[in-house]
Amino acid sequence: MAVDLSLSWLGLEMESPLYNASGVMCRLREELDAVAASAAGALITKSCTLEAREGNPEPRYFSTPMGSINSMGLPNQGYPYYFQYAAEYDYSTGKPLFVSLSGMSLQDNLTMLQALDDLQLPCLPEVNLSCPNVPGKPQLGYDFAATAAALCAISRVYARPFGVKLPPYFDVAHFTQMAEVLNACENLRFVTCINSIGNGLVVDMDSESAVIKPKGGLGGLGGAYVLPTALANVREFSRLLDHKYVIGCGGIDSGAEAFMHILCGATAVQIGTCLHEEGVGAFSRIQSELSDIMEAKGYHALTDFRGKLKTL
Ligand code: RRO
Repeated sequence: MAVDLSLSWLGLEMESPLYNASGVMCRLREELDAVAASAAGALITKSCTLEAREGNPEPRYFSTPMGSINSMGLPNQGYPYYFQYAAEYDYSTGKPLFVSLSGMSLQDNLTMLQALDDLQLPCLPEVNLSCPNVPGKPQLGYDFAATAAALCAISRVYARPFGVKLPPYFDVAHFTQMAEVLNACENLRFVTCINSIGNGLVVDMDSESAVIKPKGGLGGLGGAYVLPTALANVREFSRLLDHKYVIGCGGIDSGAEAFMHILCGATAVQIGTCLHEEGVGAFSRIQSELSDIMEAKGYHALTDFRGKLKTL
């Protein structure tokens, strides 16, 4: 029997659980179109702000054999550009479109969500609570009270289903506290775990220098560096959240890591660093590796193993 990678969630049908992580191949219309034309099962835009932004000075992205460090600083075209894309997007392709929002303030997020609500489009917002790279702006997701207030305010202006992109958490007490905050918000229907591990530092031995320019070299880590942290966050939020979906992101560069994320409870998975390095061919490669793994294990559908991680 052939392996079936399709999934159905929030009324969306996807042929494959793989799509791009916000930030990669999604700043410009042409990049989004390339993801849509690939084997990806969905697509998401770059996090947007009210006004277009150039972002931080370059170099602001660097890859190593173990992953990546970035301090892009939210370069984007401004929300009307992405909303226009969402308005013109052909939803009949069967690939859901997610729009990532990362206002510079709660009021900016509310303004954008109100505008999105007015458009009544079939896309879904993922509100980014975890950008680590805007100098002087802490990640909202590390402030539980501010996150609770933000979710409450969002629900008042946007009564439709939405999701949030969370930073990684590293303490069991923090998983529990954040899950409580998230569970209190009814129309929050999915959480994406994880954004990059904020404020890492990669050092070049030869030049004895940081490798990126902004913030003295500090930036968000992605790729293999973050896989175990991402899996722990997916697993814990899958266990702790009531009737919400968890989308896995972090360290997926083959079918094996996609399988692990789903085994830990991810409904779908996003590809960041690997997509940046390899381009959209990564989707078909990872998809066929995931199919091979499932076939070898005798699994026919994602539901055969989703969330079924064994513990000792
Ligand atoms: O643009 C960025 O610097 C950036 C963002 Br908004 C984010 O959410 N995560 C990240 O690693 N980089």
